[in-house]
Amino acid sequence: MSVREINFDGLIGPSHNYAGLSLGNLASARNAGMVARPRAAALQGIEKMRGNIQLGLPQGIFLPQWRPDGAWLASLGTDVAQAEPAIRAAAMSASSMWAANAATISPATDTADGRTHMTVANLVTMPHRSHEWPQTLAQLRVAFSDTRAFAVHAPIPAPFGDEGAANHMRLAETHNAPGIEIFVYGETGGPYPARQHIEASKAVARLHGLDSRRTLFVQQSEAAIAAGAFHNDVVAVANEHVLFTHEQAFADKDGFYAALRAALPNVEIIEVPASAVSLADAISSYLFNAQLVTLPVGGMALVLPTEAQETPTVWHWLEQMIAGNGPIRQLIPVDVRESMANGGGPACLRLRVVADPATIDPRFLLDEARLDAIGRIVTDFWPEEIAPDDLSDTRLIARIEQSWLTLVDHLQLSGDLFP
Ligand code: SUG
Repeated sequence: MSVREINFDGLIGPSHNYAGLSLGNLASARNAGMVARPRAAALQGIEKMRGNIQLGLPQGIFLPQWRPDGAWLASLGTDVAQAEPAIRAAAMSASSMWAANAATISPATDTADGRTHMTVANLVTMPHRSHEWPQTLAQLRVAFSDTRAFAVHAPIPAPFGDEGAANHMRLAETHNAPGIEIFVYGETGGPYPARQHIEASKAVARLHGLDSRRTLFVQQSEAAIAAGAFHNDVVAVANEHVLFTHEQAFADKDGFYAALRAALPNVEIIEVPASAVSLADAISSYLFNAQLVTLPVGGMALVLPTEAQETPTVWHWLEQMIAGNGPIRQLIPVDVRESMANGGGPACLRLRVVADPATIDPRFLLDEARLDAIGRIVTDFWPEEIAPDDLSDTRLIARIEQSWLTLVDHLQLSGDLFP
Protein backbone atom coordinates (compact mmCIF):
# COMPACT_ATOMS: atom_id res chain seq x y z
CA MET A 1 0.00 0.00 0.00
CA SER A 2 1.53 3.31 -1.06
CA VAL A 3 -0.43 6.36 -0.07
CA ARG A 4 0.26 9.43 -2.20
CA GLU A 5 -1.26 12.82 -2.79
CA ILE A 6 -2.95 12.63 -6.19
CA ASN A 7 -4.08 15.76 -8.01
CA PHE A 8 -7.26 15.21 -10.02
CA ASP A 9 -7.60 17.99 -12.56
CA GLY A 10 -10.88 18.91 -14.16
CA LEU A 11 -10.44 18.71 -17.92
CA ILE A 12 -11.72 22.01 -19.34
CA GLY A 13 -14.90 21.22 -21.21
CA PRO A 14 -15.89 21.98 -24.80
CA SER A 15 -18.49 24.57 -23.71
CA HIS A 16 -15.97 26.82 -21.89
CA ASN A 17 -17.20 30.41 -22.29
CA TYR A 18 -17.20 33.82 -20.64
CA ALA A 19 -20.73 34.62 -19.51
CA GLY A 20 -19.89 36.68 -16.41
CA LEU A 21 -21.88 34.44 -14.13
CA SER A 22 -20.00 34.73 -10.83
CA LEU A 23 -20.78 37.75 -8.66
CA GLY A 24 -17.72 38.53 -6.53
CA ASN A 25 -15.32 36.85 -8.97
CA LEU A 26 -13.64 39.88 -10.49
CA ALA A 27 -12.08 38.06 -13.47
CA SER A 28 -15.43 36.53 -14.45
CA ALA A 29 -17.07 39.97 -14.36
CA ARG A 30 -14.21 41.67 -16.21
CA ASN A 31 -14.16 39.15 -19.05
CA ALA A 32 -17.92 38.76 -19.48
CA GLY A 33 -18.76 38.79 -23.17
CA MET A 34 -15.26 37.90 -24.37
CA VAL A 35 -14.69 35.20 -26.94
CA ALA A 36 -13.48 32.03 -25.20
CA ARG A 37 -11.16 29.42 -26.72
CA PRO A 38 -12.23 26.02 -25.37
CA ARG A 39 -9.66 24.03 -27.33
CA ALA A 40 -6.74 26.20 -26.21
CA ALA A 41 -8.15 26.23 -22.67
CA ALA A 42 -8.24 22.43 -22.43
CA LEU A 43 -4.77 22.12 -23.96
CA GLN A 44 -3.42 24.60 -21.38
CA GLY A 45 -4.89 22.43 -18.62
CA ILE A 46 -3.39 19.33 -20.21
CA GLU A 47 0.06 20.94 -20.30
CA LYS A 48 -0.25 21.78 -16.61
CA MET A 49 -1.06 18.13 -15.88
CA ARG A 50 1.84 17.00 -18.05
CA GLY A 51 4.24 19.27 -16.16
CA ASN A 52 3.16 17.74 -12.86
CA ILE A 53 3.53 14.19 -14.20
CA GLN A 54 7.04 15.12 -15.33
CA LEU A 55 7.80 16.29 -11.79
CA GLY A 56 7.03 12.73 -10.70
CA LEU A 57 3.63 13.53 -9.17
CA PRO A 58 0.65 11.17 -9.53
CA GLN A 59 -2.04 12.74 -11.69
CA GLY A 60 -5.72 12.01 -12.09
CA ILE A 61 -8.49 13.51 -14.19
CA PHE A 62 -12.16 14.37 -13.86
CA LEU A 63 -14.18 14.61 -17.02
CA PRO A 64 -16.13 17.64 -18.13
CA GLN A 65 -19.87 17.44 -17.62
CA TRP A 66 -22.56 16.88 -20.21
CA ARG A 67 -23.62 20.30 -21.49
CA PRO A 68 -26.14 21.77 -21.93
CA ASP A 69 -27.51 20.25 -18.74
CA GLY A 70 -30.87 19.22 -20.13
CA ALA A 71 -31.97 17.52 -16.93
CA TRP A 72 -31.53 20.74 -14.99
CA LEU A 73 -33.31 22.76 -17.68
CA ALA A 74 -36.18 20.24 -17.67
CA SER A 75 -36.47 20.60 -13.88
CA LEU A 76 -36.98 24.32 -14.57
CA GLY A 77 -39.63 23.54 -17.16
CA THR A 78 -37.58 24.63 -20.13
CA ASP A 79 -34.96 23.53 -22.63
CA VAL A 80 -31.88 25.04 -24.24
CA ALA A 81 -33.80 26.55 -27.15
CA GLN A 82 -36.41 28.32 -25.02
CA ALA A 83 -34.53 29.17 -21.83
CA GLU A 84 -33.81 32.81 -21.02
CA PRO A 85 -30.19 33.73 -21.92
CA ALA A 86 -28.98 33.72 -18.30
CA ILE A 87 -30.48 30.27 -17.64
CA ARG A 88 -29.12 28.96 -20.94
CA ALA A 89 -25.65 30.24 -20.06
CA ALA A 90 -25.89 28.57 -16.65
CA ALA A 91 -26.88 25.28 -18.32
CA MET A 92 -23.95 25.55 -20.73
CA SER A 93 -21.26 26.47 -18.18
CA ALA A 94 -18.06 24.43 -18.13
CA SER A 95 -17.49 25.45 -14.50
CA SER A 96 -16.98 21.87 -13.29
CA MET A 97 -13.40 22.31 -14.60
CA TRP A 98 -12.60 23.87 -11.21
CA ALA A 99 -12.24 20.56 -9.43
CA ALA A 100 -11.22 22.23 -6.16
CA ASN A 101 -14.95 22.91 -5.85
CA ALA A 102 -16.00 19.32 -6.56
CA ALA A 103 -15.83 17.98 -3.02
CA THR A 104 -14.14 18.14 0.36
CA ILE A 105 -11.73 15.29 1.02
CA SER A 106 -10.63 13.87 4.39
CA PRO A 107 -7.90 11.24 4.06
CA ALA A 108 -8.18 7.92 5.89
CA THR A 109 -5.70 8.93 8.61
CA ASP A 110 -8.07 11.68 9.79
CA THR A 111 -11.39 9.83 9.92
CA ALA A 112 -13.05 7.68 12.57
CA ASP A 113 -13.57 4.64 10.33
CA GLY A 114 -10.18 4.72 8.59
CA ARG A 115 -11.65 5.37 5.16
CA THR A 116 -11.13 8.41 2.93
CA HIS A 117 -14.31 10.47 3.12
CA MET A 118 -15.51 12.85 0.45
CA THR A 119 -18.57 15.10 0.37
CA VAL A 120 -19.63 16.48 -2.97
CA ALA A 121 -20.04 20.27 -2.81
CA ASN A 122 -23.55 21.66 -3.32
CA LEU A 123 -22.30 24.99 -4.79
CA VAL A 124 -25.73 26.47 -4.09
CA THR A 125 -24.68 30.12 -4.06
CA MET A 126 -24.19 30.42 -7.83
CA PRO A 127 -27.00 29.16 -10.09
CA HIS A 128 -24.61 27.98 -12.82
CA ARG A 129 -22.67 25.88 -10.31
CA SER A 130 -25.66 24.61 -8.32
CA HIS A 131 -26.41 21.89 -10.88
CA GLU A 132 -22.88 20.47 -11.03
CA TRP A 133 -23.19 18.13 -8.09
CA PRO A 134 -25.28 15.27 -9.57
CA GLN A 135 -22.76 14.60 -12.34
CA THR A 136 -19.84 15.19 -9.98
CA LEU A 137 -21.31 12.72 -7.51
CA ALA A 138 -21.80 10.15 -10.27
CA GLN A 139 -18.16 10.51 -11.27
CA LEU A 140 -16.85 10.30 -7.70
CA ARG A 141 -18.91 7.16 -7.15
CA VAL A 142 -17.25 5.52 -10.15
CA ALA A 143 -13.70 6.72 -9.49
CA PHE A 144 -13.82 5.92 -5.77
CA SER A 145 -16.15 2.93 -5.82
CA ASP A 146 -14.00 0.80 -3.50
CA THR A 147 -16.09 1.13 -0.35
CA ARG A 148 -13.38 -0.46 1.79
CA ALA A 149 -11.22 2.59 1.05
CA PHE A 150 -13.71 5.39 0.34
CA ALA A 151 -16.99 6.82 1.61
CA VAL A 152 -18.60 9.24 -0.86
CA HIS A 153 -21.29 11.48 0.65
CA ALA A 154 -24.17 13.28 -1.05
CA PRO A 155 -24.17 17.09 -0.78
CA ILE A 156 -25.07 19.07 2.33
CA PRO A 157 -28.64 20.29 1.82
CA ALA A 158 -29.44 23.90 0.89
CA PRO A 159 -29.45 26.60 2.13
CA PHE A 160 -26.05 25.87 3.66
CA GLY A 161 -23.49 26.79 1.01
CA ASP A 162 -20.61 24.40 0.50
CA GLU A 163 -17.87 25.02 -2.09
CA GLY A 164 -15.68 22.01 -1.33
CA ALA A 165 -11.91 21.83 -1.01
CA ALA A 166 -11.41 25.45 -2.08
CA ASN A 167 -12.34 26.37 1.49
CA HIS A 168 -10.57 23.49 3.21
CA MET A 169 -6.90 23.10 4.07
CA ARG A 170 -5.08 20.20 5.61
CA LEU A 171 -1.77 20.41 7.42
CA ALA A 172 0.22 17.37 8.53
CA GLU A 173 3.82 16.25 9.11
CA THR A 174 3.56 14.30 5.85
CA HIS A 175 0.64 13.54 3.55
CA ASN A 176 0.04 10.13 5.08
CA ALA A 177 0.28 11.22 8.74
CA PRO A 178 -2.84 12.29 10.67
CA GLY A 179 -3.68 15.86 9.71
CA ILE A 180 -5.23 19.04 11.06
CA GLU A 181 -8.23 19.87 8.92
CA ILE A 182 -9.10 23.53 8.59
CA PHE A 183 -12.49 24.62 7.33
CA VAL A 184 -12.58 28.24 6.21
CA TYR A 185 -16.03 29.82 6.10
CA GLY A 186 -17.30 33.29 5.32
CA GLU A 187 -19.84 35.41 7.13
CA THR A 188 -19.82 38.68 5.30
CA GLY A 189 -18.13 39.68 2.09
CA GLY A 190 -19.02 43.34 1.81
CA PRO A 191 -20.84 43.62 -1.53
CA TYR A 192 -20.25 39.96 -2.36
CA PRO A 193 -21.74 36.73 -1.07
CA ALA A 194 -19.86 34.52 1.38
CA ARG A 195 -20.19 31.20 -0.41
CA GLN A 196 -19.01 28.83 2.32
CA HIS A 197 -21.29 28.65 5.35
CA ILE A 198 -20.10 27.41 8.73
CA GLU A 199 -23.12 25.12 9.04
CA ALA A 200 -22.01 23.25 5.93
CA SER A 201 -18.39 23.05 7.10
CA LYS A 202 -19.43 21.63 10.46
CA ALA A 203 -21.72 19.11 8.79
CA VAL A 204 -18.91 17.90 6.52
CA ALA A 205 -16.57 17.50 9.50
CA ARG A 206 -19.21 15.43 11.34
CA LEU A 207 -20.04 13.27 8.32
CA HIS A 208 -16.34 12.57 7.79
CA GLY A 209 -15.90 11.48 11.42
CA LEU A 210 -13.12 13.98 12.12
CA ASP A 211 -11.57 14.33 15.56
CA SER A 212 -12.72 17.67 16.98
CA ARG A 213 -9.27 18.18 18.56
CA ARG A 214 -7.74 18.15 15.11
CA THR A 215 -10.37 20.24 13.32
CA LEU A 216 -10.45 24.04 13.10
CA PHE A 217 -13.19 26.32 11.80
CA VAL A 218 -11.69 29.62 10.72
CA GLN A 219 -13.44 32.69 9.40
CA GLN A 220 -12.28 34.24 6.15
CA SER A 221 -11.82 37.99 6.41
CA GLU A 222 -14.53 40.20 5.02
CA ALA A 223 -11.81 42.30 3.38
CA ALA A 224 -10.57 39.29 1.40
CA ILE A 225 -14.03 38.40 0.06
CA ALA A 226 -14.77 42.04 -0.70
CA ALA A 227 -11.47 42.29 -2.61
CA GLY A 228 -12.45 39.32 -4.79
CA ALA A 229 -11.31 36.25 -2.84
CA PHE A 230 -14.57 34.39 -3.31
CA HIS A 231 -12.83 31.20 -2.13
CA ASN A 232 -10.12 30.89 0.52
CA ASP A 233 -7.79 29.21 -1.99
CA VAL A 234 -7.40 32.59 -3.66
CA VAL A 235 -5.54 33.89 -0.58
CA ALA A 236 -3.99 30.83 1.10
CA VAL A 237 -2.66 27.36 0.30
CA ALA A 238 -1.31 24.58 2.53
CA ASN A 239 0.85 21.55 1.96
CA GLU A 240 2.12 19.14 4.60
CA HIS A 241 3.54 21.35 7.40
CA VAL A 242 3.54 24.61 5.39
CA LEU A 243 0.84 27.27 5.30
CA PHE A 244 1.42 29.94 2.64
CA THR A 245 -0.99 32.81 3.16
CA HIS A 246 -1.71 36.48 2.70
CA GLU A 247 -1.69 38.53 5.88
CA GLN A 248 -5.32 39.58 5.33
CA ALA A 249 -6.80 36.18 4.50
CA PHE A 250 -8.43 35.49 7.86
CA ALA A 251 -10.72 37.44 10.20
CA ASP A 252 -8.62 36.61 13.28
CA LYS A 253 -5.22 35.49 12.05
CA ASP A 254 -3.57 35.60 15.47
CA GLY A 255 -6.20 33.31 16.97
CA PHE A 256 -5.96 30.98 13.97
CA TYR A 257 -2.15 30.82 13.94
CA ALA A 258 -2.08 30.14 17.70
CA ALA A 259 -4.59 27.30 17.38
CA LEU A 260 -2.66 25.87 14.46
CA ARG A 261 0.67 26.01 16.28
CA ALA A 262 -0.91 24.27 19.28
CA ALA A 263 -2.26 21.51 17.03
CA LEU A 264 0.85 21.12 14.84
CA PRO A 265 3.92 22.49 16.67
CA ASN A 266 6.30 22.36 13.69
CA VAL A 267 3.94 24.16 11.29
CA GLU A 268 5.69 26.76 9.13
CA ILE A 269 3.54 29.78 8.37
CA ILE A 270 4.80 31.81 5.43
CA GLU A 271 2.82 35.03 5.54
CA VAL A 272 2.99 37.57 2.74
CA PRO A 273 2.48 41.02 4.29
CA ALA A 274 0.07 43.49 2.72
CA SER A 275 2.90 46.05 2.77
CA ALA A 276 4.76 43.89 0.21
CA VAL A 277 1.84 42.52 -1.81
CA SER A 278 -1.57 44.17 -1.60
CA LEU A 279 -4.71 42.03 -1.50
CA ALA A 280 -5.52 43.49 -4.93
CA ASP A 281 -2.20 42.28 -6.40
CA ALA A 282 -2.50 38.90 -4.69
CA ILE A 283 -5.98 38.42 -6.15
CA SER A 284 -5.30 39.70 -9.66
CA SER A 285 -2.12 37.59 -9.94
CA TYR A 286 -3.56 34.53 -8.14
CA LEU A 287 -0.26 34.16 -6.29
CA PHE A 288 -1.87 31.89 -3.71
CA ASN A 289 -4.01 29.93 -6.15
CA ALA A 290 -0.96 27.80 -6.66
CA GLN A 291 -0.32 24.12 -6.31
CA LEU A 292 2.10 23.79 -3.40
CA VAL A 293 3.52 20.33 -3.99
CA THR A 294 6.12 18.13 -2.32
CA LEU A 295 8.63 17.02 -4.92
CA PRO A 296 9.80 13.39 -5.00
CA VAL A 297 13.38 14.73 -4.91
CA GLY A 298 12.58 16.63 -1.70
CA GLY A 299 11.52 20.21 -1.04
CA MET A 300 8.37 21.93 -2.22
CA ALA A 301 7.51 23.70 -5.45
CA LEU A 302 4.87 26.32 -6.15
CA VAL A 303 3.08 25.73 -9.46
CA LEU A 304 1.61 29.16 -10.05
CA PRO A 305 0.00 31.13 -12.86
CA THR A 306 2.17 33.14 -15.26
CA GLU A 307 0.16 36.18 -14.12
CA ALA A 308 2.15 35.99 -10.85
CA GLN A 309 5.37 36.38 -12.83
CA GLU A 310 3.92 39.44 -14.57
CA THR A 311 2.97 41.22 -11.33
CA PRO A 312 6.13 43.02 -10.15
CA THR A 313 5.33 43.16 -6.42
CA VAL A 314 4.44 39.47 -6.41
CA TRP A 315 7.43 38.24 -8.37
CA HIS A 316 9.81 40.38 -6.36
CA TRP A 317 8.49 38.92 -3.12
CA LEU A 318 8.69 35.37 -4.48
CA GLU A 319 12.27 35.79 -5.68
CA GLN A 320 13.28 36.99 -2.24
CA MET A 321 11.52 34.03 -0.67
CA ILE A 322 13.32 31.55 -2.93
CA ALA A 323 16.67 33.20 -2.19
CA GLY A 324 16.09 32.47 1.50
CA ASN A 325 16.23 29.07 3.10
CA GLY A 326 12.54 28.25 3.35
CA PRO A 327 10.70 25.04 2.47
CA ILE A 328 9.49 26.30 -0.94
CA ARG A 329 12.45 25.73 -3.24
CA GLN A 330 11.10 26.16 -6.75
CA LEU A 331 8.66 28.38 -8.68
CA ILE A 332 6.97 26.84 -11.71
CA PRO A 333 4.82 29.30 -13.72
CA VAL A 334 2.12 27.68 -15.88
CA ASP A 335 -0.09 29.22 -18.56
CA VAL A 336 -3.75 28.61 -17.73
CA ARG A 337 -4.94 31.98 -19.03
CA GLU A 338 -8.24 30.77 -20.42
CA SER A 339 -9.27 29.44 -17.02
CA MET A 340 -7.74 32.43 -15.22
CA ALA A 341 -9.98 34.76 -17.22
CA ASN A 342 -12.91 33.15 -15.41
CA GLY A 343 -11.17 33.32 -12.02
CA GLY A 344 -9.73 29.81 -11.96
CA GLY A 345 -5.99 29.32 -11.39
CA PRO A 346 -3.82 26.21 -11.13
CA ALA A 347 -5.17 25.31 -7.68
CA CYS A 348 -8.82 25.74 -8.70
CA LEU A 349 -8.33 23.22 -11.49
CA ARG A 350 -7.38 20.37 -9.17
CA LEU A 351 -8.78 18.30 -6.31
CA ARG A 352 -6.27 16.67 -4.00
CA VAL A 353 -6.91 13.14 -2.80
CA VAL A 354 -4.48 11.43 -0.43
CA ALA A 355 -4.94 7.72 -1.07
CA ASP A 356 -3.37 4.57 -2.48
CA PRO A 357 -3.70 4.87 -6.30
CA ALA A 358 -4.34 1.10 -6.43
CA THR A 359 -7.73 1.68 -4.74
CA ILE A 360 -8.88 4.15 -7.45
CA ASP A 361 -10.54 3.27 -10.77
CA PRO A 362 -7.59 3.38 -13.21
CA ARG A 363 -9.69 5.08 -15.87
CA PHE A 364 -9.31 8.29 -13.83
CA LEU A 365 -5.50 8.05 -13.51
CA LEU A 366 -3.11 9.42 -16.11
CA ASP A 367 0.29 8.92 -17.59
CA GLU A 368 1.70 10.92 -20.49
CA ALA A 369 0.47 8.49 -23.13
CA ARG A 370 -3.11 8.69 -21.85
CA LEU A 371 -2.80 12.47 -21.66
CA ASP A 372 -1.54 12.59 -25.27
CA ALA A 373 -4.57 10.62 -26.43
CA ILE A 374 -6.93 12.98 -24.58
CA GLY A 375 -5.06 15.93 -26.10
CA ARG A 376 -5.69 14.53 -29.58
CA ILE A 377 -9.44 14.29 -28.90
CA VAL A 378 -9.44 17.88 -27.63
CA THR A 379 -7.58 19.05 -30.73
CA ASP A 380 -9.94 17.20 -33.06
CA PHE A 381 -13.28 17.94 -31.39
CA TRP A 382 -13.29 20.90 -28.96
CA PRO A 383 -14.63 24.13 -30.52
CA GLU A 384 -11.97 26.66 -31.28
CA GLU A 385 -13.98 29.67 -30.13
CA ILE A 386 -17.22 30.45 -28.33
CA ALA A 387 -18.76 33.90 -28.03
CA PRO A 388 -21.66 34.34 -25.59
CA ASP A 389 -24.10 34.81 -28.48
CA ASP A 390 -23.14 31.37 -29.82
CA LEU A 391 -24.64 29.53 -26.85
CA SER A 392 -27.97 28.94 -28.58
CA ASP A 393 -26.39 27.78 -31.85
CA THR A 394 -27.60 24.23 -32.49
CA ARG A 395 -24.47 23.33 -34.48
CA LEU A 396 -22.27 24.43 -31.60
CA ILE A 397 -24.39 22.44 -29.15
CA ALA A 398 -24.16 19.33 -31.34
CA ARG A 399 -20.40 19.73 -31.47
CA ILE A 400 -20.12 20.10 -27.69
CA GLU A 401 -22.18 16.94 -27.23
CA GLN A 402 -20.08 15.06 -29.79
CA SER A 403 -16.87 16.14 -28.03
CA TRP A 404 -18.11 14.76 -24.74
CA LEU A 405 -19.32 11.49 -26.21
CA THR A 406 -16.00 10.91 -27.98
CA LEU A 407 -13.98 11.54 -24.84
CA VAL A 408 -16.15 9.40 -22.58
CA ASP A 409 -16.18 6.60 -25.12
CA HIS A 410 -12.39 6.77 -25.43
CA LEU A 411 -12.00 6.47 -21.67
CA GLN A 412 -14.45 3.55 -21.66
CA LEU A 413 -16.73 5.36 -19.26
CA SER A 414 -19.84 5.61 -21.42
CA GLY A 415 -21.75 2.91 -19.55
CA ASP A 416 -21.00 4.54 -16.20
CA LEU A 417 -21.40 8.23 -16.84
CA PHE A 418 -24.11 8.89 -19.39
CA PRO A 419 -26.30 11.51 -17.72
O1 SUG B 1 -16.94 29.63 -9.02
N1 SUG B 1 -15.78 30.86 -12.10
C1 SUG B 1 -15.58 30.00 -10.94
C2 SUG B 1 -14.13 29.96 -10.55
C3 SUG B 1 -13.85 28.93 -9.51
C4 SUG B 1 -12.46 28.99 -8.97
N2 SUG B 1 -12.26 27.98 -8.01
C5 SUG B 1 -11.51 28.08 -6.91
N3 SUG B 1 -11.14 29.23 -6.42
N4 SUG B 1 -11.24 26.99 -6.27
C6 SUG B 1 -16.46 30.48 -9.77
O2 SUG B 1 -16.59 31.69 -9.59
C7 SUG B 1 -17.08 31.82 -13.94
C8 SUG B 1 -18.07 31.34 -14.95
C9 SUG B 1 -18.55 32.42 -15.88
O3 SUG B 1 -18.58 33.59 -15.49
O4 SUG B 1 -18.88 32.07 -17.03
C10 SUG B 1 -16.94 30.84 -12.77
O5 SUG B 1 -17.84 30.10 -12.48
